[in-house]
Amino acid sequence: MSGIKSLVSVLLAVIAITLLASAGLRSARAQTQGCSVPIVDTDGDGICDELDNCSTVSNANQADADGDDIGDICDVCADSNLSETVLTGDCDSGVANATLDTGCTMADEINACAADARNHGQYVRCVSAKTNGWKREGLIRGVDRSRIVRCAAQSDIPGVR
Ligand SMILES: [Ca+2]
Ligand SMILES: [Ca+2]
Ligand SMILES: [Ca+2]
Repeated sequence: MSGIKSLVSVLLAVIAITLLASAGLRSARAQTQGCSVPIVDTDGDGICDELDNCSTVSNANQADADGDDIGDICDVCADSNLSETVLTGDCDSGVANATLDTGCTMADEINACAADARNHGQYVRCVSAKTNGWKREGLIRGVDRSRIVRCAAQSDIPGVR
């Protein structure tokens, strides 16, 4: 009788292990969905490089407060200005506000110019230099650069005279 009991408990244990193993396989499969094979996970946080919003720093939670697809831990501007277009003060340049590799948007960079400038001329020079860089990198066209700089020249930013 005790032989049958132990046989039953062995069988139950085998069934439990099988169920756990298949659940484990399912979750492993779910995590690698969308990853190409062989799976590369540079920072070892369980999220393959191509799906990782910060592939060089371990961030298993993938936190991304501003939703720009660059994880907080990698994001120089974790709380970006995500306006549709680049605004300088109340002047809308009409140029699409792109997110740069740093995780900062063009609007963030323009706002940084305003925050750092001691006077209006310095502000406009900063905007001019930034937009020149973006044009060189092929992020904006010459006409876009002119629109942003013209907007900056006309704008009346509080504290920047
Ligand atoms: Ca990773
Ligand atoms: Ca990561
Ligand atoms: Ca982000």
